Amino acid sequence: MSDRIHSLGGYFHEYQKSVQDPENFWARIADSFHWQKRWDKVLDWNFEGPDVKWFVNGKLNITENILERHLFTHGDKPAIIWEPNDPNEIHVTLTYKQLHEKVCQFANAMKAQGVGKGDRVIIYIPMVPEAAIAMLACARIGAVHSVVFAGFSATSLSDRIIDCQAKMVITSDGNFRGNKQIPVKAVVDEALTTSDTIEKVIVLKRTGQEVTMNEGVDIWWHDAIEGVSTHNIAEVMDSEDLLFILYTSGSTGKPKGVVHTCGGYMIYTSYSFKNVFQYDQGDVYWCTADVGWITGHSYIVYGPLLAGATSVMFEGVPTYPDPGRFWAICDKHKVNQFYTAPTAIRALQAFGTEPVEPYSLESLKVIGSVGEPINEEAWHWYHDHVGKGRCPLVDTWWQTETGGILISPLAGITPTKPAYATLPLPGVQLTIVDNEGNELKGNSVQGNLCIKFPWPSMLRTTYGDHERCKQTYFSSFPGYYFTGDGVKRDEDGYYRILGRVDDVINVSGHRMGTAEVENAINEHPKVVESAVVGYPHDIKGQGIYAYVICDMEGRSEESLQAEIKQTVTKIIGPIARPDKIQIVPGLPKTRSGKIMRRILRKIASGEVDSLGDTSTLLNPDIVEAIKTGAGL
Ligand code: 7RM
Repeated sequence: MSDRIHSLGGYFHEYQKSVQDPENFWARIADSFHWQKRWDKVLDWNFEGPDVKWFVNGKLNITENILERHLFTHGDKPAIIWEPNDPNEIHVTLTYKQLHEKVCQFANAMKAQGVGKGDRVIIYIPMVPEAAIAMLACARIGAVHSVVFAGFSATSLSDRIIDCQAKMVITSDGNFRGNKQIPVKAVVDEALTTSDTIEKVIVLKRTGQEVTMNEGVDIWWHDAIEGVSTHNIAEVMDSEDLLFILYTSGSTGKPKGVVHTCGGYMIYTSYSFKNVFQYDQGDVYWCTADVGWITGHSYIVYGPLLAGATSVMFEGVPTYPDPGRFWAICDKHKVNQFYTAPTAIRALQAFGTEPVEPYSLESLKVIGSVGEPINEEAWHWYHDHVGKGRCPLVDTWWQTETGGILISPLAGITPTKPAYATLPLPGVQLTIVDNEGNELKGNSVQGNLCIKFPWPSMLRTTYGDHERCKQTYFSSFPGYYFTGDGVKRDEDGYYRILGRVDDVINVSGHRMGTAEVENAINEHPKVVESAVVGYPHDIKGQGIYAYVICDMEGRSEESLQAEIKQTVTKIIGPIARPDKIQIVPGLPKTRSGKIMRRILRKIASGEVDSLGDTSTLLNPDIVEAIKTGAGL
């Protein structure tokens, strides 16, 4: 049975059905999957708890739906095509049959190292096929994976290990990225000095660089699978058992462990993948995200593989060995659907059209965008020079918490509109509320983006702290899930995402909490206080601007700025390094002591004519001093 929508009328029809009778709508889709036991009830929910359960008492294993389900029909079809960093290194193709064997074997190896159902496993590994194999092997045995982006620091890694009390780390010796070779295992070693729950570390040999192997703890991947059987019986999982935890930044404190569960996530990632990208059997699909982000989870690994698709995985960066690399790979593997981030598009746009011209790109049928608002200029460049004006561009809006794409055109089926994510997918009931929580009905309205009704791949909790989940997502506007994004519904009913309305900065599609960056800056011994805001950045979308009060004794401004950048890199990782640091004599504060970020944001973006009334500040004079310091 096909759950793919084929026409605009079909979209409206399915959407209507999904709202009028959500349970039947999703049951019909879920029936095309393999369940070891069918569910008793499709949905149980309330947003007060929140407490959401999909396919109640259903039993399944997601990897049977990726592997066994496809073996008979297309076992010899490529599941993963892996393109290495170095274009001269040979690429690797894994068919569904081969992937099945490798996942089963690694699953057995993990079990032999003492990991079982419910245990947490950290995957800290670069973009190699083993990343997907490790994720699926966890899912196979019922272990809960938490992939940590391999660019994160030892401190970030250790924080996550501690938060989820992980038992195992799966990593590599190093990582090839562009012309760099990055240590990975060394970071794990450092992280393990400040955490004590890890019993085993499995290390994949990728770069061949020297690493320390700790007796009794570390084991090479190739040794762990040596002689291990490729037969494995999948663990029986409840629909609501944890599939994975993925840490994401919020507006306060430390990253939260967003929890996704087996049944609903399986149904929704597969359904959304097929419909948004209009994947046809035989197509080659490529998502350039890293598996360390939700996009890599849902649209490199789970969604495409559940749909029996061929998913390309790329180890390198868009500009190595030259800024034509993406297009070279599209031509080389005859990519049909290409999915990337606006930040990559803008970075490549800066090189002009010359690096695109040598490539035909004729295999492309659909191009997609994700991670941040795509500005009209980048939209048109991507549409005209990559999509050659003939490929629908799907601007897909979603979040780590939503698990899958919620707002997007369906390629070639529903209309596109530059800079608009357009319309909700079937099953997604959006609403816009004003700051008082009043629902704004009708078109031509703007406000806070909320969701009224559960969808199968929504987060269930934040790991170890359900109250935080409730506070963050379900309390601002009671009865609704609040996304943290501002949105406009235009005169035609199309949605345009306006960006975050909370203290979250989106740098190159990566979420950073201002508080998180401030905490890192404050670790520097000379820092007294700091305030971080986002500002418009031509390529990254938003850059990080830090205002810092320092004890200047014995230091120059330049040396302090460099040291602070280093501190942040050390504590969080290079993606959080501030683009600009301004040493300031004070910060603008309200009488109750709250930092007025609104003013700092304006100064950071150079809009000093519209600072608004500053007279109510505790220290109005400081604004002038900061403006002068910023050269404005
Ligand atoms: C998939 C992902 C989520 C935040 C989200 C938005 C922003 C994502 C778009 C977008 C405008 C888009 N997950 N965002 N996609 N903004 N248009 N198509 O990125 O958890 O890392 O980030 O990203 O602000 O709330 S995420």
